[in-house]
Amino acid sequence: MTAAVIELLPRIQPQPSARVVDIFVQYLKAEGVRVVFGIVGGLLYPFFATVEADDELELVHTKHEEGAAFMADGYARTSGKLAVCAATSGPGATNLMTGVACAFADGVPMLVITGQAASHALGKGAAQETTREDIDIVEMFRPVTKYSAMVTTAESMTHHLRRALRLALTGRPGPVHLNIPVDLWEKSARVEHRWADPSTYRPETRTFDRAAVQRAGDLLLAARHPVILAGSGVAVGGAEQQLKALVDLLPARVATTPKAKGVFPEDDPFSLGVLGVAGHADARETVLGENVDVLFTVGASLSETSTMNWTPRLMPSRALIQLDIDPDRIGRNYPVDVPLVGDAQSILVELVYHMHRRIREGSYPKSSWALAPLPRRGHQRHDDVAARASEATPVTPQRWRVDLQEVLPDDAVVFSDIGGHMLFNIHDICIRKGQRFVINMGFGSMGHGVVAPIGAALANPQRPVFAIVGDGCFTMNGMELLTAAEHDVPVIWIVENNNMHGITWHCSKLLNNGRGLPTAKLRRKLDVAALARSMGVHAEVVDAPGQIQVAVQRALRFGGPALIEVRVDGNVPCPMGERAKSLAGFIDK
Ligand SMILES: Cc1ncc(C[n+]2csc(CCOP(=O)(O)OP(=O)(O)O)c2C)c(N)n1
Ligand SMILES: [Mg+2]
Repeated sequence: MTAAVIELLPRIQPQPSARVVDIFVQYLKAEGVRVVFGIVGGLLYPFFATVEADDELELVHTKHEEGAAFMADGYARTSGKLAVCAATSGPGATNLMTGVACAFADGVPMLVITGQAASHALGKGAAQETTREDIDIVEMFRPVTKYSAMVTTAESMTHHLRRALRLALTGRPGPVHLNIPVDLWEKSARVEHRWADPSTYRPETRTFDRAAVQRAGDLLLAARHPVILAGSGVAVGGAEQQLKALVDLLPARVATTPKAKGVFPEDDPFSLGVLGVAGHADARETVLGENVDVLFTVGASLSETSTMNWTPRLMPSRALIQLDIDPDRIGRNYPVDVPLVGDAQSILVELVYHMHRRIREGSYPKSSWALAPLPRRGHQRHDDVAARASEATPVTPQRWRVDLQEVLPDDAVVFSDIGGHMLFNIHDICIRKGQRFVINMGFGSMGHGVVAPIGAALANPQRPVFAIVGDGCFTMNGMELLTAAEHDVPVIWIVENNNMHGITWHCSKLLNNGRGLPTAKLRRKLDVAALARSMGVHAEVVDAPGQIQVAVQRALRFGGPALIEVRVDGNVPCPMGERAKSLAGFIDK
């Protein structure tokens, strides 16, 4: 950051009488935090009371701490800003864990605050004490955070906090955890700790290897069939426009990973759709085909779900260029010719700049894609054409998604949860320019898609937020609809009700000669709409083709939390070919 910009940043000056908790909150506000998600409990009471009393902060009191972590995740994932979740010691803290692991797996910046017994009582067996001597909460959080520490003195609080914030927001973002004995909050803070300007404790430097970028640019210019595999790092780096500029310059063809669905608009002429689980034939045939000479992966970790179980056919004939902010992702699963370490936006800017310079010097892109037939676009690229046009009642999972497309707003944020509905979401919905698709693919926790949208809607009040989830996911975390109703958060849930864990049912049939696992079917039919109404959420049921459009329009007009239960034909198998094969492979081993 230049000196001139630093001059313009206001230095935050706390009051002389500040307590540790006041300073702490001041740091959060300087980082742009406006909402804290959590459940109040005794051993974190001073923090919650201070947040609640602060006019600039909103305390969203969830129904389960996992919901607090999921909401914080949804908030950060869709805004790029730090999100905060907090829970008391013991069970409050352990309840956060799955949500924090989701954020860690997908690189989402989050500050996790947990309570602790008073410092003078540590080791004596206080109620809900979770120290090194007993149930060690700091150690439990270590593998799912970038930093996990107990603050042991009031003096060291800001040191730990600055370190945590620096790590959460630098490099590959991620969650950080501070565990704080309850007596520290009320102590008075020493003057030298009272500075809270983010520019003074964490770098915004964006570095990359210029020579490597130039090599990558030259290889892309010389490629006859350049293909880009775009991962979720494109969205994290805010590099969607730069990606489009590169594609148009070459031109290149672009597939996305399932998690990054839509980071390159799926209705763009150069889009191949999704490569990997529930993906599209154009992406498979092109990316894994013989022709590709240069493959450029951007913010894609090349995991099982995006590589058809790490098929060797992914390797291009000439060069693999891999861009990732995390050096540990580079060359993990495929040998890389040009590694590019850094954030997607700054590297793509430099790459396009370099290529323009080469073009000015007389070079020109050798891509021959413009002469080849275009990939099938948007609605034509699907494998399941008959089910998409089906007039049957109950409606097929594909048909209601076709109907939904007609009314899905241009700026919609669409969350998916984990299950068969996720596979249909990936395969059968076309995410257009301006829309956004979000899924916790890294950890794959059910319930995230039900709850994280509440955080996303709080972070993006101007955008319509949809959650397309299964009945199984809904039963796991659906009580958070109460939280949405209390805060009037206008998420629109579309719950696909097949009265089963559909993915388990259909997958077990494939693995077991056509016999499904009986447990996967619910013993009692679930009335999702009635449950939603009982929580103060507007709800409707649809079960036939052509019905969902009106229901969605009504929910959009209504403007508060709303739910549409779609009762579907559960006999339609989800597009799970690759996943089933990989499960079968793992079981054989
Ligand atoms: C917390 C958690 N538990 C278990 C699983 C394994 N799992 C993945 S999908 C699924 C069932 C999902 O059911 P539902 O939401 O009804 O979706 P459907 O497959 O019917 O569309 C299960 C049990 C998981 N991913 N996360
Ligand atoms: Mg289901």
